[in-house]
Amino acid sequence: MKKCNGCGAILQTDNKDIIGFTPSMEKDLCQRCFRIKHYDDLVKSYKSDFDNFDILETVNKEDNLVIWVVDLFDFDSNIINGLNRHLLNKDIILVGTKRDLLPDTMGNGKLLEFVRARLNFYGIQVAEILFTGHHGHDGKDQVLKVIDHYRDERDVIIMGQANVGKSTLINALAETDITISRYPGTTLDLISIPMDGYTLFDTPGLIRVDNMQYYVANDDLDKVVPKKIKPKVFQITKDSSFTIDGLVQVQIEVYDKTSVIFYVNDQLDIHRSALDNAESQWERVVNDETTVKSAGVNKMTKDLPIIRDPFDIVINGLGFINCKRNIKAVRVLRNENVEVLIREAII
Ligand SMILES: Nc1nc2c(ncn2[C@@H]2O[C@H](COP(=O)(O)OP(=O)(O)OP(=O)(O)O)[C@@H](O)[C@H]2O)c(=O)[nH]1
Ligand SMILES: [Mg+2]
Repeated sequence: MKKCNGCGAILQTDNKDIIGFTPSMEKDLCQRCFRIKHYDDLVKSYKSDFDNFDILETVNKEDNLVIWVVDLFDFDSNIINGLNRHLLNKDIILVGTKRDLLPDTMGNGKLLEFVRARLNFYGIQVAEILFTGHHGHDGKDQVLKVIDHYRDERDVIIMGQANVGKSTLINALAETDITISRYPGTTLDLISIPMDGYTLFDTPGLIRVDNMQYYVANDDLDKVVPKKIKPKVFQITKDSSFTIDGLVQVQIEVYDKTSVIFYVNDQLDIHRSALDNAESQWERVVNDETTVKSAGVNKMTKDLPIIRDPFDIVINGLGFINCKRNIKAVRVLRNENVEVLIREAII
């Protein structure tokens, strides 16, 4: 049984439409990995045989040190409620990736405070919190050091939601060439990497259906998955509505003037109108063929519970909106399954 070096799928020459297909068993990469590497061509819906439950079960079979990887930009959608329980109380090291997507002006001390508060909120205990950026090149030495400290004869397994940067991190730690891509669902099976005295495992990312990326067509993902972000600031003087492409509409009622800052993919258009015109604005944007839309049914949230400012309106898989004073009410129209929440501001 030979596995693809890029995604971990078992190589096979029988069926082009099933994972692991290669025209020749001499090759070390499946056709899909070859195409991602050379043509940046990926079909997201390429289904792994592994599901979330299988991954957790596999991990729980052995006593491993778990590195739980989160994308700092999409923090809340990368955390699982009851994580310690799911992992049978294993030691967990939390690595926050893509530090470079957050502003440099935000210090690591402040970020650490934010992460600790969120973990506390979710009731999750971890042994260490580390940050990496620039594809793992920043922070990888610290990760290796912490692995050595906590490993204690055990193997090390890298886990987390799809697309958080697990394989990228491993490529930095172990100088491997595992396939990475901009889209979720790249790694398809366990990949074992021999390290000095232990094995490091890459895993297929867990897939969440409350994440916007799950409902966006392959061709549109590039515009949706957060990458280099330029914050967009809007001054608000009256109740307003913001429609982000044809994906979501954020309705904001205010007591007095304020400003909000959108942190979403730069390629998405943000249309604004007075709240009174929210409906016609939405109709116009979703009827425009060129806008990005999500599959499924759109539904408005109830008024979200406002907390002490500054706070973020988080839309899983899409980004967040930083809000300051004077906000009276917030509602979000989005695919009914996509999680929207309010949290203490990250920035
Ligand atoms: N800006 C930035 N992007 C990163 C960083 N690390 C990873 N990425 C990007 O995140 C995307 C996903 O990376 P992968 O390593 O394929 O993610 P994964 O967690 O292995 O994904 P699955 O295999 O689908 O579970 C790629 O486009 C990476 O280039 C980082 O430190 N900074
Ligand atoms: Mg991967």
